[in-house]
Amino acid sequence: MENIELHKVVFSIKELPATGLPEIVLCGRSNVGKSSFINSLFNKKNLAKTSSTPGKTRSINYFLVNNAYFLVDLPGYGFAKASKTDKEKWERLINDYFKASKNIFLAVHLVDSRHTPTALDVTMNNYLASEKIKTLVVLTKADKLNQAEKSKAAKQTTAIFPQIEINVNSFFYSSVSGTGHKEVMNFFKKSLQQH
Ligand SMILES: Nc1nc2c(ncn2[C@@H]2O[C@H](COP(=O)(O)OP(=O)(O)OP(=O)(O)O)[C@@H](O)[C@H]2O)c(=O)[nH]1
Ligand SMILES: [Mg+2]
Repeated sequence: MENIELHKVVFSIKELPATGLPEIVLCGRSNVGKSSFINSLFNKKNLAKTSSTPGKTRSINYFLVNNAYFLVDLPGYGFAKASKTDKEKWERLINDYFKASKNIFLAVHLVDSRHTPTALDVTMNNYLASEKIKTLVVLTKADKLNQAEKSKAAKQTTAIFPQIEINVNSFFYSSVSGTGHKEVMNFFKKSLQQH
């Protein structure tokens, strides 16, 4: 049985915990389903706060899993309605996080399966690749797509992120139906072992 608990909420780089434990970081556009992903993966209703309004998560949230690793929920990027100051603050926090964290063994990049990846998605993915961070691409909200739409999404995403292979290092996921849960959990376990 997986055990998960909120360990720390961080609003400024000075508060980043010196954990010593390996970290899985979740990144993606605001409203893509990062917080829902955590809750559904670990069968918790309200562990990570979710909202239909983008920009819900504004802090870096550290969740401790099985006392073995951290799952780090980042604030989402590309929230159109955020003020310039807020955007800059978030951007700085995320940049500082990546610079400061020496223990990332996996990045989960969440992309909305219903839309073509945005320019910021591409920037994020390129950044992870340039930093040589092992990356799992999760195509969220898969319950909203039928089979034909899924194939189209798979083609589109692999064209934009050439390093991904569906069902190898990229999975469709739904926090509603359970699609992809088992695959993602197995990927986490394997990555932790290989770390
Ligand atoms: N149908 C469906 N809706 C989802 C799924 N995952 C998330 N949502 C909905 O999408 C909205 C945003 O979800 P969040 O988990 O709060 O998104 P987030 O990426 O954490 O957003 P920020 O904290 O703003 O960066 C909520 O209304 C969720 O209910 C999914 O798999 N299927
Ligand atoms: Mg969130």
